Amino acid sequence: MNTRLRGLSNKLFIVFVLICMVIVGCSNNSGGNAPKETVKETGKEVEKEKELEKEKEIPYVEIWGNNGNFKNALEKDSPYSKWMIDNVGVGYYSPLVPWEGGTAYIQRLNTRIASNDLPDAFVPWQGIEGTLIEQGALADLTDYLPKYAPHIWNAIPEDIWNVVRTSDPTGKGRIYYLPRVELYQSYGAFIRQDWLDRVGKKVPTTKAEFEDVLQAFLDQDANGNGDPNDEIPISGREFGRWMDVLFGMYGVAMWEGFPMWDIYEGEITYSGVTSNMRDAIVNLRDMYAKKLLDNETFLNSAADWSAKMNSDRMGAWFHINKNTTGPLDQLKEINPEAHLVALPVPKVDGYEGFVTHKRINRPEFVIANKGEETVINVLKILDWIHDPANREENIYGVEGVDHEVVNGEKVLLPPDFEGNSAKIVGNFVFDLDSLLVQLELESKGVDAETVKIIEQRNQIVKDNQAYSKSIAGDGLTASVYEGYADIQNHTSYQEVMTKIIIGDYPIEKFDSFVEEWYKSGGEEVTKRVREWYAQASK
Ligand SMILES: [Ca+2]
Repeated sequence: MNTRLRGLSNKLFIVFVLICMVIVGCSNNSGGNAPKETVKETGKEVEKEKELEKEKEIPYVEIWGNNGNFKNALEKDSPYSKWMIDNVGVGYYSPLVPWEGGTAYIQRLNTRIASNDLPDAFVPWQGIEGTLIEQGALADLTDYLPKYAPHIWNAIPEDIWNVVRTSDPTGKGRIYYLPRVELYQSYGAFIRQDWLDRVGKKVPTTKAEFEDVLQAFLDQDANGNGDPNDEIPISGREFGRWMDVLFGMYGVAMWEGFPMWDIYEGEITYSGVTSNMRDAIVNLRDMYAKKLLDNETFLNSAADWSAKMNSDRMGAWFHINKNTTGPLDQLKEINPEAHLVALPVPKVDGYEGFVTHKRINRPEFVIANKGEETVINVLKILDWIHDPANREENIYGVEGVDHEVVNGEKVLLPPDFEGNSAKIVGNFVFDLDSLLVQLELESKGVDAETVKIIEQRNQIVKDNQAYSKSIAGDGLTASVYEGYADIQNHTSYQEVMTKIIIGDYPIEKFDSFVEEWYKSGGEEVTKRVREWYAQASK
């Protein structure tokens, strides 16, 4: 890509030199017109100077987000920044901030917030936008969106904007964040079909079948490497994250391991304190004791967890369905037969199981309140990405970085985590139809093995839709937690849930936790959430 741009600027430079030569030539050959030509030449020079001046004045914005597995910062002269300069005249940069499930990221972000030096735009995490809006630290985007981000403005349904407006603490309904909108279910559970084949079982649909399959994974050489003891039936992460299906089967509204607000006994309630949660925990304690649930679950970092999945040791897991190409790509190196399919939410008698769907997945970007120019420059970049006319260019990205051209066709390259940086900005408004178009495009021109992986992933995305349920707490404003950080961070829930499952606490501890939770702010927060819900569901 560097070569392409360099080639382009070289060409421009040559064109410029040629123009100069022609002008110089003219003035030399046409004595009588000399003064006129000099004026012309000066005019050109002034223009060129202006051009150079402009180049020097390219605005840059600092944008923070999830770097994924990339090992490089995004510098001002990085390919992606230059790409945006070419397209919208604004460059951007981003330091290498580790994500680590959001924990490392929020620490670094808080350091910048504490020194009153906010990045121009950033992914807010764990409701941090609530306090920042109150403090006036974030820009009011309401009037800028229709003009400077029309594609984002129009792609997001009005009722979703209305929920976003409820995060204005003054009650005036101003818009302070750009929501990540998923009009389809982007989460789901998956199971290894090749493991099922090896142990002679079918995709389980009930709790009993599910346990039977997990037991077979545990007992047998399900991955077929000759060792019957290296299989982990299902696993999650520290704080009980990313095992939502194991809660969802009991009707618990759970999002990436954080209990959500949904209707229980007729009223919007924190799922972490419901009897559904209690029953889910009892079952998980049982699964843990039988080792059907990885006994390292509450020690697994994001990296540990991925490593188990990618090394052909995990039989089932819960994650983002469109990203299943990641582990499949790694697995094919170890086990060419690796085949992943959607896992239904196992049916438990007496419960309506589901996978939590939030159309407003979370606030995706906020813009610091640094003035109009910052807002407009950030929106220019984000809106370009959401213009349907640029869809294909967005998918293929930058030549030499994201794709190469083979026989005149663009072919996507595998991500180079060591050599490149993350893109940081990308599409954040998704619906199933346009997603499927995007997924189709991704399989154009790639090798047969990759096509197989992409097809598995596409089928999983489609099959996961059946288990989705929208929750009442979709888009809940973070300000309901004002003054109750422990409740917002799920701290006491995480502790009691973990200790009961690993057997350190008896289940009765859950009941005292619920009592304590209500007493230490839960009552007030619940009251606020119910007021919010009355307003948001109008
Ligand atoms: Ca094995």
